[in-house]
Amino acid sequence: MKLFLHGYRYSVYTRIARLALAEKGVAYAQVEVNPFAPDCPAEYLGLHPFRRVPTLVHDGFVLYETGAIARYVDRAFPGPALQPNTPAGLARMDQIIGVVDSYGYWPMVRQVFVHDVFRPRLGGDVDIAERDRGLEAAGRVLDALEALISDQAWLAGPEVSLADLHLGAMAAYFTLSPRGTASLGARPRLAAWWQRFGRRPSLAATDPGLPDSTPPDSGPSDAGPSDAGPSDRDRSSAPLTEP
Ligand SMILES: N[C@@H](CCC(=O)N[C@@H](CS)C(=O)NCC(=O)O)C(=O)O
Repeated sequence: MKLFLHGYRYSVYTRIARLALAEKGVAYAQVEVNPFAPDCPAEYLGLHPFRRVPTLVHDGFVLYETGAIARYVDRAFPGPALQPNTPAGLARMDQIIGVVDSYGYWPMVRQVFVHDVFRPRLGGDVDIAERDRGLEAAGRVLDALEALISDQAWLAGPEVSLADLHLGAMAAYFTLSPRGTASLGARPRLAAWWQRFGRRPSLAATDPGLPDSTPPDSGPSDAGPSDAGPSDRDRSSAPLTEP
């Protein structure tokens, strides 16, 4: 069996796919590709016409879109089921994933994490107003999730599901911001969930870390794809890009 996950180290969506593979205990090879890089290989565009990551290739079967990848991984491999087995449980999981992807990713990751953690670390342009707009929008998303999530251990029921993986990958970045931690911590059910999910071995196993910090004058720092030169840890994914 040949299983490859093409993805970008700091990508949230790549991490969701990696979380699904880790929860199932599936071995795979990672292929590092930065979709934002001008020299993104033409072969990769042959796999993913929209130039996003991740893409899974399983014995020649090519699959992009994280939701499809995670469901495929759950169905194709043995290991604990990552989807509830009731219509209502499945619907709730799908609804939470929809909310997180459609309304949560941008404010939690691209506005709060990027402007409160990632760019400050790399010496990139920080927009405080953008961060604060993100905090406000993320608050609305977290309020909605606080009302939606199950009163059992995990977001969609008694077992970990794909909903936990989608929100978990984003919460991992969001809570690197002290403001993000405070926002999530102010929602008691989500805070209790994060206490549990934050201890999952799969989360530690897929942690991309943060890029080494770069002095502000060491490279271009516009809002575009290439904010800084590669560090030792990032040579394979140069130029360094936001998640
Ligand atoms: N709908 C896609 C979204 C994936 C996505 O947006 N990935 C980001 C990285 S987290 C990406 O590839 N961005 C490249 C770009 O925006 O040009 C999925 O579910 O896989």
